[in-house]
Amino acid sequence: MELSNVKYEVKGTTAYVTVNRPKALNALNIDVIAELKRAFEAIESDDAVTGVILSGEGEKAFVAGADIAQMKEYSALEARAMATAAHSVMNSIEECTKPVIAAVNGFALGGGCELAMACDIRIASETARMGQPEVNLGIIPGFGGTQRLPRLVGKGMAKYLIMTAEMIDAAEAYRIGLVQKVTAPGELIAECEKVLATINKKGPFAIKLAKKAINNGMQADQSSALKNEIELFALTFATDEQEEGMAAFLEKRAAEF
Ligand code: DAK
Repeated sequence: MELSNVKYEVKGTTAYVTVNRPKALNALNIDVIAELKRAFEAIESDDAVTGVILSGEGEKAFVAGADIAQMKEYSALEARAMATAAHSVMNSIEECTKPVIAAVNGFALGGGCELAMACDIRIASETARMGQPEVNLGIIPGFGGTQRLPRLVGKGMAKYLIMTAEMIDAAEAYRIGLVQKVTAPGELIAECEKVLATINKKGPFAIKLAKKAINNGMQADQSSALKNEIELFALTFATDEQEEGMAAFLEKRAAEF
């Protein structure tokens, strides 16, 4: 696949998607957005890929936000078109049928923090800095931050971070639940691979349905969400995975999915 602002590599069963504009701290412009969309379409249609690690090129930044130089001149209609394209990418990441881990290797600000939040799990390097500094620029988060941040860290903390534009370090991001693990910078990708390897040992259909149940449920009232869980739970009993998983337990051996 020919991409110039995003690196796309498949090694083994993992797709590595890396935003590749290190001179601009991997800021998201329209080309990056379009290429991320193509990368996730490729992931979706490649049965050999069982998981994704999304990161930023270089040692300094995951993604330092939307490209301020590009968006400075936007009209309201252009801003709307950009936001629509970016939301479509965030949704394809969130709804990807394979697990997606954000390897937060440095600054993840504004659109960068929003990109990380669209992933299933965030693992941060000790050098990571995260935040939603949009109000410093006279705008509000526009790539999903006003919705995904409160769902991850609660309404009060989300309002605090968005209204103060405070940039937090990896330890604080971990404390508030914005990231799930923190590692030394040199161990970041290996740690993401380790988590993916753990997930890959489970029943792939069960992982897919668990993700779907959580995603569907977070958008619904609790009663509808619980009904949805019943249906997806029941569906797992129509699979070989459920038979194998339970047989393996009873036969005191490791399951082979
Ligand atoms: N956009 C464009 N260029 C950027 C950039 C960005 N977001 N962030 C950094 N760069 C560029 C710098 O301009 C600089 O370029 P040169 O001067 O070398 O050409 C280079 O990257 C290195 O940056 P610094 O020299 O500033 O590096 P420092 O270590 O001193 O500082 C920093 C690192 C991350 C603290 C600083 O670069 C910084 O504050 N960056 C901006 C962070 C930020 O405010 N990001 C934007 C958040 S707002 C929209 C929807 C959503 C959004 C926008 C529109 N629509 C609906 C249209 C989202 C908005 C955001 O993401």
